[in-house]
Amino acid sequence: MRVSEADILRGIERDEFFPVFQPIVALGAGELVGFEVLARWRVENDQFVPPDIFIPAAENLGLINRLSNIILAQAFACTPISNSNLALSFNLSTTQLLDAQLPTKMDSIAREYRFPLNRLTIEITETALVDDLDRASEVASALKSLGCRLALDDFGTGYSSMKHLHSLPFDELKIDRSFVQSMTEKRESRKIVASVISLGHSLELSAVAEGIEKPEQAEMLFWMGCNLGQGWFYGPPVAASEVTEIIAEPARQRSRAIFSSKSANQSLSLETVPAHRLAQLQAIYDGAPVGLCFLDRQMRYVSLNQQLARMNNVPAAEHIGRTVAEVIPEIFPLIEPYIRRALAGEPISHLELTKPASASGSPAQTVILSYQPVRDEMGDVVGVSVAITDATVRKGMEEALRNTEDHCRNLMSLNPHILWVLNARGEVIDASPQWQQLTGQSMEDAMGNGWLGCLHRDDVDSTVSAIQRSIASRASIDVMYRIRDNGRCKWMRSRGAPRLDQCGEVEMIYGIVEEIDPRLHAIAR
Ligand code: G
Ligand code: G
Ligand code: MN
Repeated sequence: MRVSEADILRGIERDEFFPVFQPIVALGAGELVGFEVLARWRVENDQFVPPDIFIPAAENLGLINRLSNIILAQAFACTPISNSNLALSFNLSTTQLLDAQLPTKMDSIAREYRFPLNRLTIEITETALVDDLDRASEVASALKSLGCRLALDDFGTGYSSMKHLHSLPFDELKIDRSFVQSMTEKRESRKIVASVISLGHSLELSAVAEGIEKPEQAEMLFWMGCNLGQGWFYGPPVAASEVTEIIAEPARQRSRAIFSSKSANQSLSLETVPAHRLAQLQAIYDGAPVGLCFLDRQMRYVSLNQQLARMNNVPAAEHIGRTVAEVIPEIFPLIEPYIRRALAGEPISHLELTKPASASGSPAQTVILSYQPVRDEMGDVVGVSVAITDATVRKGMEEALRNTEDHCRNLMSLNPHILWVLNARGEVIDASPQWQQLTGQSMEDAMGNGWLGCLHRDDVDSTVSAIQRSIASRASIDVMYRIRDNGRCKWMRSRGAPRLDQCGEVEMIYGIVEEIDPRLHAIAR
């Protein structure tokens, strides 16, 4: 398709150009943070000319500024956005970035529509950003001094990304959709995305992932530390008339499927976590009351924590790069067979071993060992993760834990309140044993919906609907019902509060039920 100057001028005259708005969303909570403005051209019979055709044509014909200003003015005029505090992202062609008049022009359009420029992000595609960086950077600085933010679009697809990052005052990186779309299948894309996110963090730029089409992509990006995203999964670009509806949508609905039940099993891959999370993991690693290390296939220490260094009575730095045989020669023969088995793929846990007293003076010691094979994405064993617990410490911990449990159990059985836990479907998954004493129903029978069998027939529906209401609205429960006790009725009051997961969905409801005086019940009603 060829587009002539006359075509575009006619299109402008007939108001055929207009903006659409694609939501940009916080990946975790699903909260809407803004929209990217994308140009559209509708010609006769509801036919569209794709932007990949008319944008380059307008650039070549010297009409891009006019077109861009028309789109920008209409975007600013979208009142549901300008009246909110949502941000707008607007694409500029590189040729525009070479136009010294551009900042003044944009400023005057913004003033006309009273759109604050600190809510505008200018996206520049890096593929187009090749020549005359000096001039581009003057215009970019002028835009920044008007309050605009600057984003590097389609990051990773150009051939001098780093140079551009360095030369222009960017605030944001937009991760190209080609990486996002292959990251759940291709290790290379995953690595690239992880590095871009890390780069963003270390340069204090925000990272926005483009082209998110599936919940798995959103979830993986979230765990990698990417905060913002856009794509069909969160919504396609919509016309100005539909923006109000998108703004009204609850955040929950947008985040819908991303924390699937699967994510509970999602483990962090150390290779793909950004630097700050790695530092946090290192702190956990060092603080763990367990000796931890990772051995490579040659049984050399790749990493270890302070606790293990203490146990071995050798400074941590003197472990790295050396073999187990070199660092602890007197113990090595005892553990070598297990390390070899783990390297062959067999997980070994709870191995109890008594270390002989060493010549250097450390006393004999009983330890519990675990050797877990560590595999790469292809399933090959690349090393062994070792955990070592001092058995004397562990025995003490076990005892303390047992005492705490006993204590809790005592508390629960002395408490006149019956504690209960419901799952997200409103089924009982735990309750204290007084329920059995009160109702005669076994605890086993009470689980799920079994407990409803002890309720007065007339109170079942109201109780069930109180639970469903609480799940739907995340509000607390306060409901009264009667239970049968040897033909006599007892009034019970049950109160509870939901606990929410990261997405704001009900995970559990915790509560108590107690017998109440029916006269109080009358007052409460
Ligand atoms: O939906 P999509 O097909 O809108 O966009 C195709 C390409 O056109 C993208 O690379 C996008 O950045 C670009 N584009 C969309 N709208 C504009 C615009 O208003 N100005 C410029 N310069 N590029 C745009
Ligand atoms: O180059 P730029 O990033 O500005 O381009 C945005 C383009 O991406 C537009 O053409 C827009 O229609 C398109 N787009 C938006 N969301 C998705 C998506 O989830 N998948 C794909 N394939 N394209 C998308
Ligand atoms: Mn863009």
